Amino acid sequence: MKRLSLLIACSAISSTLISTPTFAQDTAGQPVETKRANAPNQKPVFENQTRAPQPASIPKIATEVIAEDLPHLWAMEFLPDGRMLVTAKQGAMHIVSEEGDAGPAIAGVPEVAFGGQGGLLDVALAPDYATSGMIFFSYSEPRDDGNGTSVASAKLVSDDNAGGRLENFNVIFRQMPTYDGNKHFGSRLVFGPNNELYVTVGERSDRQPRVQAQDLASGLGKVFRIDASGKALPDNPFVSTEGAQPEIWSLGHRNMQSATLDGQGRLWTVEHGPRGGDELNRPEAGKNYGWPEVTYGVEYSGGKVGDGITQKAETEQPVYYWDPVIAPSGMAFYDGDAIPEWKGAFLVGGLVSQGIVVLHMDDDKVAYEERVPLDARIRDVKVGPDGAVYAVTEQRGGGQSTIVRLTKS
Ligand SMILES: [Ca+2]
Repeated sequence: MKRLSLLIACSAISSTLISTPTFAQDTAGQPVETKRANAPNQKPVFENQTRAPQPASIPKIATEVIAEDLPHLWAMEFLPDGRMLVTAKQGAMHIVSEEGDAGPAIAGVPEVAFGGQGGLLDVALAPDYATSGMIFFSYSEPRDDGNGTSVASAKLVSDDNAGGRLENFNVIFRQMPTYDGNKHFGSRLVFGPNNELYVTVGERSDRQPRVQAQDLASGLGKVFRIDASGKALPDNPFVSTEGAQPEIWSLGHRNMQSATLDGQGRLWTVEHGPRGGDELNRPEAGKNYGWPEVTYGVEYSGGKVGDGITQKAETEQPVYYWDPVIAPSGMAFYDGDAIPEWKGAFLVGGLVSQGIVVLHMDDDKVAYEERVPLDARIRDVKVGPDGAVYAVTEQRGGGQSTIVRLTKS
């Protein structure tokens, strides 16, 4: 790939090659997070549920900006030919070449409710994309009485000029009810090993709608599991429950903007929690992840959330939580060979933590937490066909994005 030599205007990443500091050996075993907790009296249920130690061996990582001056991106996905399909939050898709050049806007992208946290959100390739050309994407859909997260499918037909168009556009799923707001739309789209499509959303944030995360008749604050036409899978947990939305897979979630499969094809998510309550979960069929009744962290105001309960028998404990928060964005499972220290780890983009959080797993628990500071808000993370890690940056308020490649130096 072309190495860009220009300094990046308007970007927090100010040089093309940055070696992130290697932590001294004496920090191994200590948590990377040293800031004061927002809820210092809340205690984890098990060891390493928060502030896990840093690993003894931390790879030295080099970063390289491979694309810049891009519109404000939300998600990226590698196409089989090595190019990148990206979504721009304002409501556009582009194909970015391996050299980092963005093609013209792809025609046929629907109007989105752009504003606040709303816009064009995630994109995923169909499992049979190589033959079908089908893509799936999520967005904040403008509706008569407000807006809501919707999932659409379309065939991506690219042209010779690196642009293209969407054909056979079809809205396959709508999160209901509609709500008139601009926060907590989620979302991520992840295909499971049997072509099932997981859709993560949010609970629309405000106090009135957010309690619906506990309501099976509502689609707010849920993980959904659907087929490519948007229908509930017949073995979903609530298909026989009176009044429940049959597409629901799990409940009690806040705002999930991070999701990926692990090496065994299981879904993992990271959700934006309240202040001091971001959490990693492995959502299982029919389980309740607590929000807003059981959670770590406090309200933005500093007051307790609900009754301030962090554990309850009927709700699942997070696998891991962060206080203070990282503000998770995209997430990937690292199964490449280029950075062997990260094999089997989750890589989670951080908006507030301005880098990548590396979670080293052991028996479905976090054994070590490592951070790769990138000095920019990270909006998405993907592993490339070369085994390198690709991070999408953003600037708050609609600035430009870059794509940064991380390799072992
Ligand atoms: Ca929870």
